Amino acid sequence: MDVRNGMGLRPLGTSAAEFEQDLLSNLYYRRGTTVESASTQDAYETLALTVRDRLAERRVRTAAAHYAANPRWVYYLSAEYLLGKQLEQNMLYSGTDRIARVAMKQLGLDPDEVEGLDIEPGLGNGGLGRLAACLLDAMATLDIPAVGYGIRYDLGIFKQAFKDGAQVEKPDDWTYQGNPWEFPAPDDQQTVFFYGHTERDENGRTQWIPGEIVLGEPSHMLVPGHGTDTVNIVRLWRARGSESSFDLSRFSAGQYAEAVDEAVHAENISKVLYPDDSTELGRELRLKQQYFLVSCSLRDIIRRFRLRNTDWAEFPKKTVIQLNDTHPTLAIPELMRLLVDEEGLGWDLAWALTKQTFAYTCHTLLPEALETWPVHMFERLLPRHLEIVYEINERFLAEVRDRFPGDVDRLRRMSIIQEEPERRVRMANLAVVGTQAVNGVAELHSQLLAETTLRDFADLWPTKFHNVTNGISPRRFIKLANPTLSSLITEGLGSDAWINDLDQLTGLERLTGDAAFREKWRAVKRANKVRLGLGDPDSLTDVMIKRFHEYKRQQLNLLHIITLYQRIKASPGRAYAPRTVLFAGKAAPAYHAAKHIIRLINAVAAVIDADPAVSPYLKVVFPPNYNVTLGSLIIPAADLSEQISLAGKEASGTGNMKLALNGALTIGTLDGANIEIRDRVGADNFFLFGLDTPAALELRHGGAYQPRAFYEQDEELRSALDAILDGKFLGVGREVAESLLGRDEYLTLADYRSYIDCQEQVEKAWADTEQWTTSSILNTARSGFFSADRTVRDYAAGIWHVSPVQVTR
Ligand code: Z57
Repeated sequence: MDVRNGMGLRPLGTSAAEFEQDLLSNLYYRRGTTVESASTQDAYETLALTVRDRLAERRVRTAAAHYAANPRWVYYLSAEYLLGKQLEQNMLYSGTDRIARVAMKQLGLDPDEVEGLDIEPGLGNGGLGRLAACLLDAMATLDIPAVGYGIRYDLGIFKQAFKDGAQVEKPDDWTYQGNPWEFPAPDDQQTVFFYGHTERDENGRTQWIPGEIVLGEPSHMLVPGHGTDTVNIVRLWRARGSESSFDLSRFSAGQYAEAVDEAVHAENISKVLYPDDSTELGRELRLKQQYFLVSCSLRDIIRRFRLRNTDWAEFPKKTVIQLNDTHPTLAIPELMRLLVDEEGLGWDLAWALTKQTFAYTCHTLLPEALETWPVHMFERLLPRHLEIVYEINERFLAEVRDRFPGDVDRLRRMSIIQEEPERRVRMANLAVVGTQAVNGVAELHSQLLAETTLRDFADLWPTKFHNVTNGISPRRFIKLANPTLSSLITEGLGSDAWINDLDQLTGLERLTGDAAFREKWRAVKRANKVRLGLGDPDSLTDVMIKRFHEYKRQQLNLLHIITLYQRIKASPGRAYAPRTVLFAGKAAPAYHAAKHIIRLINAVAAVIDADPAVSPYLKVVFPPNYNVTLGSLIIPAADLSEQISLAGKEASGTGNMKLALNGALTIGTLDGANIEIRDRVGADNFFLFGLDTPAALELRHGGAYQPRAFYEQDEELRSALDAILDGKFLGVGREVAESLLGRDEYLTLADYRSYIDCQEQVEKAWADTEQWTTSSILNTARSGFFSADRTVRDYAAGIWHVSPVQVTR
C-alpha cells in the first residue's frame, strides 16, 4: 500500500450520522471514555479530533501531491503567529460545521458549550503575528506549497487584566489542557549548537565546537485552505535538554535535582514569547530564540529539499525563504555556515545560492524597532556566525567602495557593524544585503523605506525594493467573525464565491439603492452590537483596537473623549448623539508610558460612568485581554474605526482593513494602508484629518514643534489637559498630560484641533442614517483589495516566483 497517496483509507463520511459515529468512536478509542461519563473537556477534545481527522486526510493527499510535483516551496520564517481559535475555522474549512452541530445535539451535547473550550494559541504580539497567520491561510487557499516555521512557546502573549484600572499581566499557559490540533513529529528532531569556539581542520575548513547543545522538537498544526483540498502546515519548535545536558555524575552522586539543571535551562529557550511589539529589548535569551528557530528550520528545509533533490545548484530553484522582519535574519549566516563549513562549497557559490534563496519583509519605520545586537553578545553565543557576518560585511563594503569611492560616511551608515557608541550587529542591514528582495507592507511604507530608513541600500540596488500591501483573511475576518453579514452578502450577491474572490464585493454597490437590503444591513450591525454586549446598540460605536503605543496615539482619542465630556458638562441641555468609545489592546509590560495611558482611559471611563449628566450620551468601555477572539467579536460591531497614528509611523496596519471590510467608516490620518483604504473606498466615505508625512517631518525636524503653543492657543485643548493635570480623573494620568506637553515625538497636540473638528463631521454624518448606511456598504463593497489572497498573489508573482500545485482526490 502506498501510504503517500493515502490509498487504502476508508473515506470519512459526510453525513451527520457518520460524523456522530466517528465522534463516538473517537470518544471511546482515543479519549477512553463514553457518552455517559464524558466531561465537557472530553467532548471538546473528541470533537476536535473528529474534525481534525477530516483535514488530516486532506493533509496526506496534499503531501503526496507536493512530493510528486517537487515544486518551488515557500518557507515562511516568523518568530510569531497569531493563528486564532482552530475549531470553528477547521469545521468551516472541512465542511463539517453543520453536521458537527447536529451530531453533538444528537449526543445530548451543547455545541456552544463544547466550542467554548477551544483555546486561542497566542503565539504573537500583534499585527506582525496575525499577518503571518493570514498569509498562511491565503497560501493554502491558493494551493501554494508552503510551510510556516515558528516557535512553540510554552507561554503565549500574557493575559491582560485590570486592577484598579491598571494593566496586570497573567501567564498564558495555553496548552495546560493539552492541544488537540498539534501533531508531534519526534522523528524530525534537530540539534542546535550555542557558544563555544571555532577551529580550522586539516583541510582548512572551519569547525564550530559548541559549548551547549539543545534539541529542537517539532510539532505541527494544520493550515487548511478554504474551498480546496490543500492543507499546509505550520511547524513549531520546542526546546529540549539534550542527553549531554543531563549531568550523570551529579545524578549518581545523589544530586537528582541538580543533575537536570542544564536541561531545564535549555528548555527556557521556548518558555515564553517576548511581549514587546515594535520595540527591541536586546536580551540574550531572545537572540537564542531567534537562532534556535533558524537553526532548526534550515535543517528541516534542507532535509525536505534532499527528499527529491541532490544538487545544491537546485536549492534556490526549489526554495524561497521569506523572513518576517529581522527576527529570523540569522538564517542568512546560518545557511552560509552550512554550505561552506559543512557542505564544503566555495564562498562565492554559497553566497550566490544564499542571496537567491532569501527575501525580507520589513514591518516598521521606527528606529527603536530596528534590531541590533551587541557584538560581544553575538560573538559569545554564535562565534562562527560573527566570523561569517564579518566576511559578508567586508565583501559588501568593498562593493560599496567601488560604487561610491571616497564616501566614508556612506560606508559607516551601510556597514552591517555599527561602531559607535558601541559595536553592534545591524540585523536590517544584514537582511538587505543577504536577500534578493526587500519589501515594505504598504505603498507609503515602502516608499519611505526607500527614501529614508533604507535609502543607501535603495541607491545601490534600486530593483531589490518592492511593495506588497498587507491583507487579511476574508475567511477569518468576515465569514467566521461576522456570519450574519456574510449571509446577507451572499444573499445579495446570489452566491458565496466572494469569500475566495473578494473583489466580487463590488457587486454590493448596486444594492446601496435597495431599501430592504439597507434595512437588513443596519439590522445586522445592530445585532452584532447586541452580541458584543458592551454599550447601547443604538449608539455610535467608535472603536480603537490595537497594541498600546505612543505612536498609535490612543492619547489623542482620549483627548477627544475628555473634550466631549466637558462640552456635555458645559451645555447639558443639548441633544448629543450617544457614542460608545471602545478601546482594546495590551501594553508591553515594561512600557510605562503606554500603561499610564491605559490607566487614564479606565479612570476617564469610571468618571463618566458615575456622572448622570454625561453617561446617557457618552460611554467608554475597555474590555481586557484583546486577542484574535475578542477582535472577532468587536470588529463586526464597529461603526467607526480609529486609525489615528502620526503620519509616517504606522507601517501598514491591518485592523484598519478588518474594520472597513466589516462596514465601519474610518477616521484616520494619511498613514500606512489608511491611504490605500481611502483611495479605494472614496474620500466621501472616509474621515481624513491631521498632518501628512512631509508636514510632520518638517514640524519635527525643524525643531519647530512646541506643544505648549497649541496648549496656550486652544481653549478646549487646554481645558482637557488641565482636567488631567488637576487630577479630575481619580488623580490619575498626569504623566500622560506631561508627556504630551513635553518632548512628544508623535506631535499629538498638533493634530488635536483637526481631529476634534473631524469628529464633529463624524457626528453630523452619523445623524444622517441613510448616508451613513450607504458609506458603510461602500466600505465593504470596496475593500476586496485588502484580501490576503491578493497579498499572496503579489508575493507569488513579484518575489517568490512560485505556482500553485493542485491537490486532487
Ligand atoms: C509588529 O506587529 C509590526 C511591526 C513590527 O516591527 C513589529 Br516588531 C511588530 C506591525 C506594524 O506595526 C503594522 O503597521 C503592520 O501592519 C504589521 O506589523 C504587519 O505588517
